[in-house]
Amino acid sequence: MRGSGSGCRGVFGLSEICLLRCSTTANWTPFTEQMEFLKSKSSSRLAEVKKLVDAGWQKNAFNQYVSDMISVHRSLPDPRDEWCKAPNRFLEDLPQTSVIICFHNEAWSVLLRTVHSVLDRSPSHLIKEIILVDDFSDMEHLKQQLVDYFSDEPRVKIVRAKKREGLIRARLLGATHATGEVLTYLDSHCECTTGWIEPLLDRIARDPTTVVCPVIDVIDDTTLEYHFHDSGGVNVGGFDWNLQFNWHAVPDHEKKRHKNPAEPVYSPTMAGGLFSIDKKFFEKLGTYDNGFDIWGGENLELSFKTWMCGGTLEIVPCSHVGHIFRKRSPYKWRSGVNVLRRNSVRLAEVWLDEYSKYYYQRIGNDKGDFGDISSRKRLRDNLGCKSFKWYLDTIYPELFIPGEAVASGEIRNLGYGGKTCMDSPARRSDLHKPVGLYPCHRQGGNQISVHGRELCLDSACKPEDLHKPAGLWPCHGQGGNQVKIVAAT
Ligand SMILES: [Mn+2]
Repeated sequence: MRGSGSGCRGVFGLSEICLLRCSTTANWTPFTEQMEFLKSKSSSRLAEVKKLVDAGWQKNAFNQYVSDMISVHRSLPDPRDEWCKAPNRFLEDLPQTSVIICFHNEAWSVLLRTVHSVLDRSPSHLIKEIILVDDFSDMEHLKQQLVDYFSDEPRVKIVRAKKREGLIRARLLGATHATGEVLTYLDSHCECTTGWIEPLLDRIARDPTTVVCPVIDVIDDTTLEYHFHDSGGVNVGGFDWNLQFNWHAVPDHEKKRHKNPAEPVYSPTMAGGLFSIDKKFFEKLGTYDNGFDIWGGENLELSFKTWMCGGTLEIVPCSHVGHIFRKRSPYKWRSGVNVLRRNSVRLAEVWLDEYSKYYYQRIGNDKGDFGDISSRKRLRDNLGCKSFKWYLDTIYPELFIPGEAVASGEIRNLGYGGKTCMDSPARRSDLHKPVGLYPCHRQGGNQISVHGRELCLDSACKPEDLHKPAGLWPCHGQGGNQVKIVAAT
């Protein structure tokens, strides 16, 4: 099995298609062209393929059929800026890392491509081991078949959870088996590019309290094409008062610190799936809140405490890792528990100080049962961490603080009897539609704030945009041509 690439399917007489189309290079025939090719064959074969394609989408929420046709050792473009390739850019003596990849029912070719991309594109002395944490998968290919496949690669270790643990506990399970000085977490549907690990380890070698994230490139969920931008397009992580992670452009105060856009940039938060951290520093920070369940909030917890407790969080533009972004989650979870809210309330209680009220307002002040947080508060005290106000003022000054708005309320047109107010639709599908005027209803609602989502009044501003309507866009916190629609407080 090893070295045979993804193993073209010979089923349904399609082997000739594999021979023609299974390229081991990045120059891969677009899926639509393949379908055209297939149409020239008999319609019953086409129907069989379509069935397989649909089944792959159903199981994974990405195009598994296409992934299975691409080599697990495929070559990728080198997305790095020239600055990254300068001699002696990174330290010679770098710490070894354990790469921890958690998965639950991941597709065979996608998981293998993740692992091979690490082995194929990292200097071997820097990879202490790759720990595959199986979060209680039931797909057959992830059992003995996976063990057999990696049987002669001693650096690949497989750890199995005894029940479904969720991402947070699975990551911690991986950490308990790790022997490297640095932990590097990856999702199980990633591909590392040339030179991805050295710039991450370099930052930690220089200062072990630095937590680093690669730039996350997009692997197309339909075609598996690899998309990337140069360092000028790098974004940093933020969050909104629903405690949802978001991305924003590198702010001016941060740009001023750099001579070259490829230098590591401070990021207020991390997306959470892909990062490297010194193992001892991770332990000192108390890893993740052990009261967190399954998924969600852990990325903000680690971000806040990294900054507040003496560390630094950076995005490293010289390091690129591709990730398949799915439009839905293919996994089942027990229903009836609002896990994300529980995690977020614990996060707010422990780390947000007086700013927690902005989150609570957004969940109707219904904190629910969030368990015991005393040990997490003690951790914060023992580490002597700084205040959330310090974090906001120093690390994330571009975040809008609802209580600091100069005014809040309805916007009323005083002409013609003063009975019309600015109003907006607020469903996700209404985004980017113009705002308009409706009779004032004095009920707040969409005439004062767009509930549950951080949307801003935004207008185009070029001369040719004159007379075009203003509309709602996700807030970018950069001022410019956006005005915030604030909640009444
Ligand atoms: Mn992912």
